[in-house]
Amino acid sequence: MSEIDGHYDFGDVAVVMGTYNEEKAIGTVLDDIERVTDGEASVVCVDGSSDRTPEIAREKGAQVIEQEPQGYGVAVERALRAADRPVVVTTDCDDTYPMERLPTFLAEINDGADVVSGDRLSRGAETMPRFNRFGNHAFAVVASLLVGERVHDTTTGMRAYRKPIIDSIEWTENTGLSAELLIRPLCRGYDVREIEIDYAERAGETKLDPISGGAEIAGSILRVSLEERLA
Ligand SMILES: Nc1nc2c(ncn2[C@@H]2O[C@H](COP(=O)(O)OP(=O)(O)O)[C@@H](O)[C@H]2O)c(=O)[nH]1
Ligand SMILES: [Mg+2]
Repeated sequence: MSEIDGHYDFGDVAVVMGTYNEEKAIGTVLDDIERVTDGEASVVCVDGSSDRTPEIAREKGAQVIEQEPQGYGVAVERALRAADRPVVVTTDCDDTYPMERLPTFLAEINDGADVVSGDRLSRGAETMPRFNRFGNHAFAVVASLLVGERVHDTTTGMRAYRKPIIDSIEWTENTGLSAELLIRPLCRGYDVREIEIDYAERAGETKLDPISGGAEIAGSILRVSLEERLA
């Protein structure tokens, strides 16, 4: 690990994720992280699986924290808190996010960004179910209006954060945690940047119901934006 003049390398990076019955994807995701970061990044999985996901994760050297499945945000917040490095990257464990872009996320942090958000929608995200794509565009438009700054993808699972920002903010959302992790730092004046990323076909089944999950996310965006504006 080395930090010279705020210059982080992959030894300063933890990649964290919630994992819930992702045995079809986890091997590939962890192998990609290992290859791209030369084995330097640490990995934290908060796992609620009943399949072989946690065994595979441990075999591949990840730290695994077991937890009853309680939703996306409960798992990801736990994983963010457990990260032991100054730069934390979130991802889904479904092989949809491009781990080969980790160097770009880190480069933006080294350039001074506090939060780097992987924007899937600007490149089309053709592999995303149509209903989700429409909903995610709508969430981004609504959030942009509420926050007063144009953002393109509020629900992406792939972002890099400076760890002190994660530690200094109180997080309240579950399914809407991804939106909250973008909106609160934006409203507090942090350097939040979006970079365009590709989004691949999911390996295995989605864990999020588009209707109830979408309603929860919409509620989170409204609540969190209003809280931040009134604070
Ligand atoms: N530990 C844990 N992980 C979860 C839970 N719900 C979702 N996840 C994980 O969170 C990530 C996002 O879920 P995903 O199904 O990909 O949502 P989608 O991208 O909206 O389809 C995946 O890695 C899931 O395995 C949960 O209740 N517990
Ligand atoms: Mg996913």
